[in-house]
Amino acid sequence: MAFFQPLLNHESVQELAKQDNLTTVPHQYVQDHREPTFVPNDTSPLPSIPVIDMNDLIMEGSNMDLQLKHLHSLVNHGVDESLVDQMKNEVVRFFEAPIEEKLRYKLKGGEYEGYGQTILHAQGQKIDWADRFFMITNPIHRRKPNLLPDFPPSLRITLEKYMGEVQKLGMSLLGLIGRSLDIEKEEMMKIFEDGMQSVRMTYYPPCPQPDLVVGLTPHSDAAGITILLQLNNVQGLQVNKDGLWIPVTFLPHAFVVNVGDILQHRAVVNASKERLSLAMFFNPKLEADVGPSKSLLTKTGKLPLYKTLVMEQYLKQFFSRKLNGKTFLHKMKINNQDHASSSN
Ligand SMILES: O=C(O)CCC(=O)C(=O)O
Repeated sequence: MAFFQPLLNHESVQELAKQDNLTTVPHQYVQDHREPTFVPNDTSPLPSIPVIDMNDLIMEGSNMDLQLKHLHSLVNHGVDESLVDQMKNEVVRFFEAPIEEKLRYKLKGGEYEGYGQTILHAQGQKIDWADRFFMITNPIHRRKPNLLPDFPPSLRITLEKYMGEVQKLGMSLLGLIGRSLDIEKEEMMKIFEDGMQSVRMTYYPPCPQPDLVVGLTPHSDAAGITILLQLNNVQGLQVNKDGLWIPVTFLPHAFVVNVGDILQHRAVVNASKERLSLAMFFNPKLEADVGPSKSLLTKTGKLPLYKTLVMEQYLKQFFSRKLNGKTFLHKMKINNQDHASSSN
C-alpha cells in the first residue's frame, strides 16, 4: 500500500493553527463536499444516543441488545475516576509539549504508528484538521517500546494503568455482547482474548474556518468495539443517522462506546476552542476468523449473510477500501450469486 506524506512546511496542524495571522485554511485541509451538521428545530429536536448503565447491563444482559449494537454512552463503567482524570491531564500535557518533543515519536513514511497528521493514501487527499498519536498496544509483542511516549514522564505509566482498566471493561462488554447475541463464550474468547488493541490520542486545534474542514474524516471503525473518552468538554463527535450528521454529547464521567463496523462517524472542529479525545480500539486477533458466528449458524441452521475473512485480511481490505459512504460491512455482504456458486 502506498503512503504519501503531506508536503507541508509545518510539522503539525497544532503548529499551523498557532500562527497569529492564520485567517484562511490552506487548501490541503479544505474539504470539497463537507456535509452539513444537523440543526435541530421545534419539530425535529436533537436525537440523543442511548445511555447504558454498566450495572444494568450486567444484571439485565439480553434486554440491552439493541443499544449494545450501536453507539451509546456508558455510565458507571467501573474505571476509576481519578485514573481517568489523570489520563486526561497527561494527554493534554503531551500535546502541550514543544513540537520537538512530540516529533521524537513522529510517523515515518509507510508506517501508521506514531505522532503526526492524517496518513495519506492518495495524491490530493485532504488532510484532517487534527494531530494524532496512534499505536498498537496489544498483543504485547506487537508493541513498539520506543513509541509509547515517556514524555511527560508519567504518561507512560498512566497509559499502562488506564489501558489495563479499560481492557478489563472492553472484555466485559465483549462478553456481554456475546451473551446478548447468544454466541458461545468460548467463541468470543477465541476471537478477542489477547486480540488486536490500539490507542489513538487526538488533538483538534481551533480553526479559523471550521466549516471548511473536518477533524476526523467520516468512517466506521473495524470490527470490535471502541471506547472513547473526550478530554476537555468540547463537543465535536458526530454520527450519521439516516443521512444526517448528528452531534454526540459526551456526558460527564461517561465513555462513548461504538460497537462494530456499523456506524459512520466524524469529528468537526471549533473556531475558538481546541478539542482532545482518546480512543481505545478492541479488535479480534489477527489470525481470528471475522464473519457470522459459527455457533449461531449451527444453532439456527441459517445460511450466512456475510463473508468470513481472517482478521489480518479484513484489516488490509478495510484500510484500502473505497466505500463511497458505505460501511465496510456492506462490502462483506454475500449476494445470491455467492451462495449459488458455493453450493455448486
Ligand atoms: O474525537 C472523537 O471524538 C472521535 C475519535 C475517533 O472516533 C477515533 O479516534 O477513531
